[in-house]
Amino acid sequence: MAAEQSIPIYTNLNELYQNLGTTLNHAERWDHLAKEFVQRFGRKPAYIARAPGRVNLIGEHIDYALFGAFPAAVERDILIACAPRSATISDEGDPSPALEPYQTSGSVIIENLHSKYPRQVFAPSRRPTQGSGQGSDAVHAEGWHLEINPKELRWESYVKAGYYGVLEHYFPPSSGQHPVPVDLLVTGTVPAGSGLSSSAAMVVASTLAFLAVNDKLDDSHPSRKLTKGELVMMAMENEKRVSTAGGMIPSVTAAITSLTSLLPSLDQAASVISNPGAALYITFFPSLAASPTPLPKGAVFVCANSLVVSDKAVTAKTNYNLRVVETLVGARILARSLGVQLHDTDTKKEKITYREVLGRFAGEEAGSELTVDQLTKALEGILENLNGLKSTKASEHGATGVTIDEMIDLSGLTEAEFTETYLSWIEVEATYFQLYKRAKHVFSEALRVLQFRQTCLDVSGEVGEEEPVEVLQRLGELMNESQASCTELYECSCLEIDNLTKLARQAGALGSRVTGAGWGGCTVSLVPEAIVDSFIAKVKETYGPYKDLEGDRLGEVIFATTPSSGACGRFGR
Ligand code: NG1
Ligand code: MG
Repeated sequence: MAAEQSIPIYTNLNELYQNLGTTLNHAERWDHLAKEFVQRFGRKPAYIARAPGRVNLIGEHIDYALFGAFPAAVERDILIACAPRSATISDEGDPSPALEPYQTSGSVIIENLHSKYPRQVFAPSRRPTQGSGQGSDAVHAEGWHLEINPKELRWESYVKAGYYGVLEHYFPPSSGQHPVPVDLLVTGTVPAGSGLSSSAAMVVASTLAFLAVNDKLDDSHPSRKLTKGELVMMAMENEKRVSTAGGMIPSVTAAITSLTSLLPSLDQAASVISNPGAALYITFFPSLAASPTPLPKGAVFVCANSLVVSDKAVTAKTNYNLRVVETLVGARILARSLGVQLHDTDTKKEKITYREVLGRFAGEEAGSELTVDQLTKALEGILENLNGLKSTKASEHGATGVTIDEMIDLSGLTEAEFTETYLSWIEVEATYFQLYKRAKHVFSEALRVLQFRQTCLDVSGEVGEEEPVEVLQRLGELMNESQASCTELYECSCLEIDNLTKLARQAGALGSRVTGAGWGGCTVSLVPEAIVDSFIAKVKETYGPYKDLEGDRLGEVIFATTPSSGACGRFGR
């Protein structure tokens, strides 16, 4: 299992660069970072951690329905160089005010090669935490405290988030151990806010850096080995502390935790587990699993940013969060109409997902992997029942939308139960809820992911041969179908994304679609290797917002990527 392998740690640089196996000039970047570290902090870095961004190739908005997605790590990554700072390590006593917090236990000085991210200094403090022991307000344990304000996006928050988990897991008050003071230097090529999950890359890299610098990471010591799966879980937990959508991610996660505590781990898993040349088929049900799946040779994925910013914190009510509610409520109603058993006869609080409805409907064995054939067969019985998600008063207000009252009726819950289960933890705003369209998207997209993966698997045995163009065409078609579904059924695209994907096809892409949450952000296009440069040149000419961009500025918004390796690091000498 890929998740059980340990995080690669390199001491041999050639081996490291070979394993990264990408076209970016990594050697130069790693070297430059190490030299800058010496310049700024007066000693060599002890360790450099690397974590890549990721792009979702297909499988949009189905992770919270617990269907699998198909992301790949990109070459663009975050590097963090670090070294312990020698200082008196003590959080007792009273450190000289002039030195504080530099010498406080676990204090952090962090700089970024990019001048727009200013130097930061912070130190964790021991704070009493509220316990649930005897008496609900009893303070029974001490925890760590680092100031992170999820409403305010600050670059160092991601670093703090990574640190938090390391403190909690490795330095519980009972251990009597103290984290070392540390200097960090960050550099990154994952454009922020462009749908490539720079956030997950930052959190994964900083988690690794804090582990390494505190001597908690060593491949040759069984107790200090860290598996990829363990890092995913830690990074995931860490990233929740810095939710960019003002609490959206924890809410989504909380909604699903009754079923699995593993969402949304897509980003972190892709950043950690990926292999060069392969995408990662990530499934969340019945538990997190990730299988690297080789992609056909000659397939290059080009990411292009629409330059439309969708601020999740502002729009979640009518976009992301609303889709989560439409999807979960739809699943409950579908379960009822299919006669699928809910497990909440007493509480009425189960948020069953479409994936579970399908599994229970098909009488699936626990833990079985879904194949194209199984899903196709199960869908025969399901799709014909989707009409139950449509309005019973269709003529009054469009064919598919249902009002909140209709939705409550169809769910079989009382208004209070419904509100408690579906609306109390998340803010949404809508007059008509499009349960039917969303369900059609979810099931068809789930099938496309499996077909995409199967197409890749079917050709992956034939080494050395050029991939027949039909294979790439088939993958492209699935991506185009996904885009159509995102536009028409899930309504998570926007005019600019629709336009950019159309221009991409005209410029020679075999397939093009929105990637990530949508309503703006990035597209991903499948482009045959031979025409990548002319493809980029044509899109630059035709997509209005790119007209005046040249050089690095253009390279930030449209660039080719081949699937890269996941997180790793190297100890300095
Ligand atoms: P992006 O926009 O890439 O962060 C979001 C969710 C994913 C998934 C996609 C839609 C977060 C952190 N990620 O991705 O889990 O639901 O939208 O497929 O919210
Ligand atoms: Mg993110």
